[in-house]
Amino acid sequence: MTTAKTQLATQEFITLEDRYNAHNYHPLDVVITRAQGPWVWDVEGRRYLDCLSAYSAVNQGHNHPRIVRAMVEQLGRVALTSRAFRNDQLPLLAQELCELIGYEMMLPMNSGAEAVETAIKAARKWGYTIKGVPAGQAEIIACTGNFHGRTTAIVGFSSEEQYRDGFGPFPAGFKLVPYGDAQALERAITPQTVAFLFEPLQGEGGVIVPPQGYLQQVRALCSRHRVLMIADEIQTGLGRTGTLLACEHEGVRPDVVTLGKALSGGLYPVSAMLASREVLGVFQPGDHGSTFGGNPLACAVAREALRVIVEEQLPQRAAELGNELMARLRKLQSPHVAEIRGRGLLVGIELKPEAGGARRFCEALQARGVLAKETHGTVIRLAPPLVITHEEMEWMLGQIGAVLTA
Ligand code: IF1
Repeated sequence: MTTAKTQLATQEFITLEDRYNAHNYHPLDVVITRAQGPWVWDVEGRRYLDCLSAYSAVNQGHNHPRIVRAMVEQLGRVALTSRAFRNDQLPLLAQELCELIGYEMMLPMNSGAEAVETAIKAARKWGYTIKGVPAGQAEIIACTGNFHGRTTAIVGFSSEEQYRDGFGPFPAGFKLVPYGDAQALERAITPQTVAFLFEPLQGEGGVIVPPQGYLQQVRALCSRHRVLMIADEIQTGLGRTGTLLACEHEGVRPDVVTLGKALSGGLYPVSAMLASREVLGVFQPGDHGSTFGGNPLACAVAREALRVIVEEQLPQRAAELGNELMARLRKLQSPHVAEIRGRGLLVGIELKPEAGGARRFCEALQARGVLAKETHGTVIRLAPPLVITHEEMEWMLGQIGAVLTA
């Protein structure tokens, strides 16, 4: 056991992690020891601009002082009661979240995947008890290129072979349609369809923005066929794409919304599904639950994380900074770039096949103090915290420009 606070060097940490921790990721070799706002520092004292934001969990910036303070104050009171009893934070989060996002009810969970699993269970039970689908026949439609989490039920309807390979058998009742194709969705709907689960933009799919009007067509189809429109806003929500929810870009209100990640500002696993009383009313006591779901510490953190998003106008910042960022990236005369796409501060730089893959560009960016992550091999995802300043973005553009025009 390393007892004293030993200050190992980067490679020593990597060696330990590679020996004792499963290799379910291929991380950049940067060992982070401290973070504040959009910046992180490694064990050698080097500073980096975090352009991944922990996959959009730190929209508010790392360790936002207001959220840290709310967390510390709650730690001085109570952290976990379980839902066998009540606590004085969940009712307040429930009210504030439902009023902010515009739904009648919520159900609190911890990870994004748990919120999606909860939405799947709610949709099925709504189908059987309210829509009248015959028992055991509920169908849920999702999209190719989806990412909704890593549980066996969710990867069961992934179109990414690696996410499924070796983890079957999978639950039945799911089918896939091409993303962005409303006609394909209409053809796939049957009387047993209870829900359509989608991302307003596909993050892991490579920052895919659907055709303008797609969300409105989906809304009309789901209303006409009494199919629950479930928007997974775990990555796109809470300001990331320049609006509070990404569905607002088309003025569409889904029947169900899942949230996570930035719901806690990255300080604690907090997720939730939001829906009408008709949908969430299907849950009876004992139907569903979680040891940590809705715990007072999570709720106190989430309440402050939401206040920061609203009071610091993070959606508006993401819209302004994101438009500027994409305009500047498009002006770069880079021989490697095929396309720049995204919304707000969820941006993908699609590289040409001959560029040799995004990983080496991410490593070159790391050497220049910018941390970004490749997705789907050829896309560099840029998703800095929504609190970055114009000056910080200017500096970031300088590093990206140098790497992309090399
Ligand atoms: C990984 C990226 C992937 C999500 C959406 C639910 C979840 C996620 C739209 C599940 C989680 C994370 C998970 C992480 C990589 C990252 C990710 F898109 F954000 F980059 F994989 F697609 N819905 N996304 O994006 O939330 O259970 O993780 O809290 O698993 O490698 P979770």
